[in-house]
This record gives sequence, structure tokens and C-alpha cells, in this order.
Amino acid sequence: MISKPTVLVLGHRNPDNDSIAAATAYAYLKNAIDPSRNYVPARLGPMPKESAWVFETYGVSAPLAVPHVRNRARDVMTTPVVSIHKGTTMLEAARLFRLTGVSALVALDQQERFCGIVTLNDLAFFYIDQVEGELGTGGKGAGLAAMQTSVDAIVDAGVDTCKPDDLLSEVSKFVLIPPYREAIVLDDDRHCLGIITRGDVARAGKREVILVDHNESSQSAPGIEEAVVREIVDHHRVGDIQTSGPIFFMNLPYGSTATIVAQRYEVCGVPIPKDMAAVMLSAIMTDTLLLRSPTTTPVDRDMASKLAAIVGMDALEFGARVFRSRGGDEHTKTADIIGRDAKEYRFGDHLVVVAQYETSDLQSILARSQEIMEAMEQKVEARNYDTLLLLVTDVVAEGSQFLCAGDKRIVERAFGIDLSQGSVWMPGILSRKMQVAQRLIDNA
Ligand SMILES: [Mn+2]
Repeated sequence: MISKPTVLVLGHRNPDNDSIAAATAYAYLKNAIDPSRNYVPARLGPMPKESAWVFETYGVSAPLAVPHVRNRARDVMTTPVVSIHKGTTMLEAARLFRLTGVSALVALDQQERFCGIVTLNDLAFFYIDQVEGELGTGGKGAGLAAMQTSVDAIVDAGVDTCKPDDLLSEVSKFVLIPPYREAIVLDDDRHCLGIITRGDVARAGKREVILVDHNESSQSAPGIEEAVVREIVDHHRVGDIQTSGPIFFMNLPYGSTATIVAQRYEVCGVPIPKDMAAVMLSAIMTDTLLLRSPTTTPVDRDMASKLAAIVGMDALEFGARVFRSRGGDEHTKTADIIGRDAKEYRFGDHLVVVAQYETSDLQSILARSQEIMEAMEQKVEARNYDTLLLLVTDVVAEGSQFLCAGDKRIVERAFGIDLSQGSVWMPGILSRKMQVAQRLIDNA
């Protein structure tokens, strides 16, 4: 069975609701219009609370969690393997080689567990040895008799084995360098999942991805430089991803990637089912902070009302429920507040990280500002950041509290503020991208 190539549809690291929603809804659309591939929504971190709520409420499966996009053993292995049981005769093994054309058989014990391989080479040498012996002694039929003995004598238990998620770059060392020729892929119970031959290594393609809601390698999956980026659908500044050929690259200054994805459904003539409408509407609502962020465009408003009609709820009412599903913040971990949604920006040799935490419960966060500041200073040390800026954005009061660790000058200069006392309330600042990152870039 030839399976379709898989394309991962991926949002950014520390995924927010827009990254989760855009990956899911875009993969659905691609599967509807392109039968040549299998589009799999994926994520580079845990589901945000509000995404979990929307997906659960509308019965949508969460995107697949992936640690990286490097080639793994499972991506290139040949499957299924041709296997024999221990105790099978040499003759039966020889017939199986002729029937299947493989060059190695996997030997299993009675519990179907892997115990070694039998190669065509070893079987041939075994037979030649027997026939040579026969010629030396003048006896007849020893070769034939030998072929009726068990293959156990030539089972090679020393062959290299690996796990399905092992990196191909590691596994291939044991396949390409003599005396090894192949590696066997085993699960945790030593059941054989596949075999990796030199041919498999030579033919190994690259993993294919579509990036949504980001287009910078520092925000993307580890190993992105080894993957083929087939498409990008985004609403951020144009970053540094390079491709070897022309691709579909759609970047529009809308309030959310979900808006662009929903528009693609219309362009492609694919009806939006209720569950995908809910997923995309939730992302428009969170990314535009209930259509109040300055990033909001008329297209976002228009799309929100279209999707709301499919969902059968008022857009803002639906958005308010999505925000409520995040819950209060008195129990939110400090590490989540400063790390869940953090983006790296490089200005020359200056590494600035801007984290944003949206809340409708600003007071419970500010009550812990001492503890948060300490954690931020530690993170600056540990990660070698130059500057870590945290925006605690209050969706209701429509503004952000700025907390800054490390070198504060770049932030002070860009905003004309004094951060020496710790933190500063910045009314009207809701958008990291438009009101903060852009200003830092312009003033760097
Ligand atoms: Mn977004």
C-alpha cells in the first residue's frame, strides 16, 4: 500500500489560539481541495485553555503535538517487514527470499518479538560452505540436508535496532557504515515496526510543512531548515524563512490568521462546517481581543459575523465565552505568564523577547509582580536574552502593564517611559505586533 505523503500544518512555538485554530482549519481546507496529500494539523506546544475549550465543545481533535520536523526512523522505514519464526528451515527462508525479493528477513520468537535478522548473503555463504564441505569429503546430499536445518544458526542478533522516533541522522550512521547494512525499528515491546536499508536512507525525502501564523525560523519547529516549506499563511512581518522554489505565500495584515484561512475557504468554494467556523471565530476573537485591537480590519469584522452566523451565536457573545474559558489568573503559574506566548526578535546582536499575557484579571497578576520580575531576571540570565519585556494585557481595561527585565533602555527609548520603578501601565496598547514590536524595530 502506497500511502500519501504527509504535510504537517504548523503554527508557531508556544502556540496561541490563532496558531492552533489556523493549523486545524487550514489542514481541513487543504484535505478538501488536494487529495494528493494528507494534511495533518500540528502544534509545537500545549493547547491554550481557550483552544481546549472550543475544541472540546465542538468535538474537534487537538492538533498533533510534534517536538521537531527532522526526519525520523518512522518517516523512512520500509514497512511491513518480511518475517519468519525461529526454527524455520533454511529452505523455507530461501523460498521466501525468492518470493519477496527482499534481502533480509526478520526472525521472530514465539511471542512475535524480534530476535535478529537472516540475510540473503549469510544464507548463500552458509550454503556454499556446506557444498564445499560436501565436495571435500566426497559425500553426497550434505547441502540438501543442511538446507533442511533451522535458520537459527545464521540469525544475526547483532544487527542495529532503533526506536521509531529516533532521528534518521543518528540511525543512518549504523546503516551506511560497514559492517552494518540495515537497522530494525522496534517498539518498546521489541515488536518489529519496519526496517531501514541503505536504499531507504538514500531515498529519504524531506518532511513537508505548511507554516501558519508565523514565518520566522526562530518561532518555528526545530529542524525547520531541514524541511520543505510548501506554503505560508500568515499575518506577521516577513521574516527569514527561505525556500528553494516558489511557494504559495499569503501574508495579509489582518487581525488573525484565521481570517485569512476563512477567506481561503470562500475563494476555494469549500463550505465552512460549523465546527471549523467555531474554531476560526474563536481565533479572530482572541487575536483581535474581541475586535478591539488596532490590528482589527473591516475584513476581520465581516468574517467574524459570517462565521458567527454559521455557529449560530453573536460574535462578541461567543468571544466573551472563549475568554471566560481561560479562567481567573490567581492560580496561573509564573512560568506560564512569562513564557506561554513569548516571541524573539533580533535587532543586530540584541536579542529582545516580548512576552504577552492576556487577562481579564489584571489585579491578581499585579499582586505577584515582585515574583514575576524575579522570574524574568532569572530567565534573562539563563537564556542569554538582552531584554525580556512582558505585556500583561487587560482585555477589559484596554491597555497593557509593561514589565521589563535585562537591558531596559531599548524599551524606554522606544516608548519614552521610565521602567526603573519596575512596571508601567500603558493605556491603549493591545497589540504586540503593531504597537510594540514595530516600535522597537523602528527605534532599535
Ligand atoms: Mn495570529
